[in-house]
Amino acid sequence: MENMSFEERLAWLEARHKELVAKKNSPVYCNGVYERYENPVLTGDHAPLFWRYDLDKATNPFLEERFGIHAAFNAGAIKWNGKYIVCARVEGADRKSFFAIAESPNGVDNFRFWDRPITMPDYGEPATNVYDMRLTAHEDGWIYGIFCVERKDPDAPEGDLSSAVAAAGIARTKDLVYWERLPDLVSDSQQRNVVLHPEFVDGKYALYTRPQDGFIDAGNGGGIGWALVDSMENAKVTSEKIINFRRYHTIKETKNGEGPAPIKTDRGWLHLAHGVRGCASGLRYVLYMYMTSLEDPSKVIAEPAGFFMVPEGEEYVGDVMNVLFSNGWICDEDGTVYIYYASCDTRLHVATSTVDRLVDYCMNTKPDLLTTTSSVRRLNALIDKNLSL
Ligand code: M1P
Repeated sequence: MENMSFEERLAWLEARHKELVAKKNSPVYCNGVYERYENPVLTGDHAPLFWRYDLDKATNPFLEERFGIHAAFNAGAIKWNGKYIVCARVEGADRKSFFAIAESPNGVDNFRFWDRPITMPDYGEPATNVYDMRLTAHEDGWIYGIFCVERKDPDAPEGDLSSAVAAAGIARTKDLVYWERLPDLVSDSQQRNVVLHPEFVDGKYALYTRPQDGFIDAGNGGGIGWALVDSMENAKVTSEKIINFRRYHTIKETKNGEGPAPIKTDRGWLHLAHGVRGCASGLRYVLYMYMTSLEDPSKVIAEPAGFFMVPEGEEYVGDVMNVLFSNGWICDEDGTVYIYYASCDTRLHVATSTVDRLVDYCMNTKPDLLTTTSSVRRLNALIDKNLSL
């Protein structure tokens, strides 16, 4: 390989990239609730060669990679002009992440990045990093993207190079190409995992929030919050209530956060979220679901015990081990739901389900009763029922 000419190496790279992007994806496992798929749908290697290489032989005779694209994960998602669109967090070798759109004709494979990443305008002091965009097609006619904006903590003592401040950046678009940046969300606490509800509530914009004491720790932030704001052009959290709580000895003991914007169903709003707990190997991020009422989307009406999805097999391994995270899903007209989830801050996968199956899962899987005795009692009741059939 090292003896290849520039032209031979370019042809080899192109063939490899084409094969990766065109790879078919098939379901490999179904637990009744969802299907998992064989291959990730997006990785750093999906990035076009013309992002990564200077393709001019005169300036790059060895055809060396000049702009390393390391990973593609945590993607917002939307169906747009008949295409399945994900807005991925793409991370370069320089650790900076940015947003880039990839589209697929069928939602499960053949995701191709658009030619250019999103050029997101800055607001105020330029962010050091941006990530995890949630896309919401709001009934006001705009598509909003809310994402984490990270800046170095200006109050960090000298020598502290890691303290940072997280805020919610807000932008809107009509075409996913040109983005109008709006002021960052004003809030008394740091915020990450902020998501816009797709409908007005009491004539206001409704936000799922995640107040946190520090950049990493939720601290006194009790869980997923809910705040109504008058305008997205100057969004300010004036009052915030926690609607989905962290709890001792659950999958969301340490922190939790809303995933994508919820899906409206006849039975209520379907929510996907992540829960985090500490363990000897660090933080463990899993996905869970809950539902809220149609009349009051801030009122939880169902929440199955435990996790909905956890890392499996190779999904355990990556830059940040033991992490599943989702900030995008697409609900098709026929009720099929494409759940885009990332593993270990490294790559993006898809799982498929239906609205009916997800509602059934939420409504008919019992909630966490918070003690081992009640879990065993419940298990015995199920065994009794099955053995008497
Ligand atoms: O590394 C795991 C995740 O950590 C953060 O999520 P949270 O704010 O809930 O802790 C985010 O940085 C997310 O991007 C990342 O996947």
